Amino acid sequence: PLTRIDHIGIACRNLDETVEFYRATYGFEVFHCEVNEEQGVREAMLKINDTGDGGASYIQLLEPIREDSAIAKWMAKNGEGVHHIAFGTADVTATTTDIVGKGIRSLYPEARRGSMGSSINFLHPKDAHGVLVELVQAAEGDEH
Ligand code: CMX
Ligand code: CO
Repeated sequence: PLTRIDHIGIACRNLDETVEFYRATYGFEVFHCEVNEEQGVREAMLKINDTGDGGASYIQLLEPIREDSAIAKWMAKNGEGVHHIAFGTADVTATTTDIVGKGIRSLYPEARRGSMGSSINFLHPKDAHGVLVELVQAAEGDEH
C-alpha cells in the first residue's frame, strides 16, 4: 500500500536560488542535496514533516544537469513548476506490480535509485489523469 506523500517534485532553473527562495519565504531548510547522474538532475530535499508510517514528506527541488534529461525537456515546454508527485511505500516492487496489474504503465521494468538511496519507479502520466506519479521506497534504516 501507499502510505504517505513522500515528496512533490518541482523543476527549477537555478537550484541555489530556488533553495534560498524556499528558505526565505517559507522557512524550509535543506535536509539533503545530491546529483543523480542517471536522472540528469541536481536536487535538494527540503523536509516538511514526519509521517505516521515512520517516513517523512519532502519538497524535491530539481535542476537539470543535461539538456536531454526529463526535467530539461519538461521545462523547455512548461517552464518552472510542479513536475511530479511521489507516494511512499514499504515495497516499491510489490506496489508497482500491483498498479501495473490494474493496466497502468510503469516507466521502468525494475526500480531505480532515487534520492537518499531510495528505490523508485514512475507511472506514466497519460495513464494517471495527467499526473506523473513516482513510487518511492526509502532506503533501509532511513525512514526519515
Ligand atoms: N506531468 C504530466 N504530464 C507529463 C509530464 C509530467 N511531468 N511529462 C510529460 N507529460 C506528458 C506530456 O505533456 C505529453 O502529453 P501530450 O502527448 O498530450 O502532449 C506526454 O506526457 C509525453 O511527453 P513528452 O514531452 O513527449 O515526454 P516523454 O514522453 O519523452 O517523457 C516521461 C515523459 C514522463 C516518460 C519522462 O519525463 C520520464 O521518463 N520521466 C521519469 C523520470 C523523471 O521524471 N526524472 C526526473 C525526476 C527524478 C526524481 O524524482 O528523482
Ligand atoms: Co521525485
